[in-house]
Amino acid sequence: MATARKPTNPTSANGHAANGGTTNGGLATDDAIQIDSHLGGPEHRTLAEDVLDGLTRPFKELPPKHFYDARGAELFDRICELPEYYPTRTERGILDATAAEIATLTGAVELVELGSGTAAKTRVLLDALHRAGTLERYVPVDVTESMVRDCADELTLEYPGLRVHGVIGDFERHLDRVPPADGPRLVVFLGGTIGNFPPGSRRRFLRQIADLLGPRDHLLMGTDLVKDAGVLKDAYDDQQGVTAEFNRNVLHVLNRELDADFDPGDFDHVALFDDRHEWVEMRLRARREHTVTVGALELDVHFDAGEEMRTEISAKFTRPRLESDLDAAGLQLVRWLTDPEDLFALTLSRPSA
Ligand code: SAH
Ligand code: AVI
Repeated sequence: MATARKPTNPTSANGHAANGGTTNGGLATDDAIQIDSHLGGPEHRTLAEDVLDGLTRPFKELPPKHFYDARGAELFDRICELPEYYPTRTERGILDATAAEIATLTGAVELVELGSGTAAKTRVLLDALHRAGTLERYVPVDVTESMVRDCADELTLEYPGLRVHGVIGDFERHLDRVPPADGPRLVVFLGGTIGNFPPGSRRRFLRQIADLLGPRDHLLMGTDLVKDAGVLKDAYDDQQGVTAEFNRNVLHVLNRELDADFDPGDFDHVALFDDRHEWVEMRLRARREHTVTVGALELDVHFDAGEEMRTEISAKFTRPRLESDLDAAGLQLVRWLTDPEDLFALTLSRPSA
C-alpha cells in the first residue's frame, strides 16, 4: 500500500494540490486529505488474470471494471448526459427529493462511497449532511486514481472542515482497507453499479458491504428497475454512439496495458435486454474472422466472424428481488425511494437486528 498525506497530483483540476498550504475551514488541505493506493505492484487491478480467464472461455467475456481508464471515465460522464440514459438524472432527482430525510435518518458523520467516480450526485448528500451539521469525513473508493485524487481536491475546497480519506482500489478486493468509522457511517453505492455484478457475486459483495456497517450505520444503494425493453435497449445503444465508444474502450485498454493488437474498428457494439435474467448485456461482435495477439500474455485469441464477447451485464431490479438480496446480506430495508415513473430506486437499509 502507498499512503500519501497530501495530494500528489500537481495537475489536478483546481491546481491547489501542489501548493501545500490552502486552508479548509481551519484544516490545512495537507491535513484534510489522505489518499491510500492499493493498486500497482503485486496488487494491480487483475487485468492480466481477467483477460486470460475471460478470453480463453468458449463464450468470451471481460469484466466491466476495466472500462474505466481516464478515457473510459470521460466517456461514462458523457453517457450520463445522454437523453437516452435516464438512470443518472433520475437518481439525482430522487436524491434531491430525499437527501434531507436521509441525513436526518442516518445522522452520518462519514460517507463512504464505492465506485465514487466524479462524485457528482454525491454532492447532494454531502450538502444535506453538511447542512445537518454532522458531516466530518468522506471516503471515496474507486479504481480510477485520477477520480479519487481530483475529487479529494475539489471536495475539501467545497466543504469547509471536511476530511477526505481516498482509497484507490478495487472494491471487490480492498473493502477491508476502508478506514474504521468515527461515528455513524453512511455507505453509498450509487448509479446502479451493483447491477454490474452477476447474481452470485452480487450477494457475496452485499455481504462484504454489510461487514462495513455497525448497528448505527446505513447503506444507500441505487438500482435501476425492470422496465420496457425498448427504453432499456436505447439507454445502452444511444444515437450518438457514445456507449459504443465506451464499450470499445476496453479494447484500447487491453492494447495499451497488455500489448494487445485489437483493432476496435473490427468490433460492433451490441446491447440487448435479456428478459429471462432481467439484465442488459453489452457485447462486442467481431465483424470478420481474425486473430488478436495479447503480447503480455503470449496469447493468440481467435474470433469467428459474428462472434460476440460479453463486456458488461447491467441487472435491472424489482422491489421483491432487492429486498431478498438485502435480506440475504443481513440487511433490512428502511426506506424504498423512487421516482414518480418507477424508473430507478434508492434503497436505504441497515443491519438487521
Ligand atoms: N457512482 C458514480 C459512478 C458510476 S460508474 C455514479 O453513480 O455516476 C462506476 C464507477 O465505479 C467508476 O467510477 C469506476 O471507476 C468504478 N468501478 C468500477 N468497478 C470498480 C471496482 N471493481 N472497484 C472500484 N471501483 C470500480
Ligand atoms: C456504471 N454502471 C452502472 C453503468 C450501467 O448502466 O450499467 C455503466 C454503463 N454501461 C453502459 N452505459 C453505462
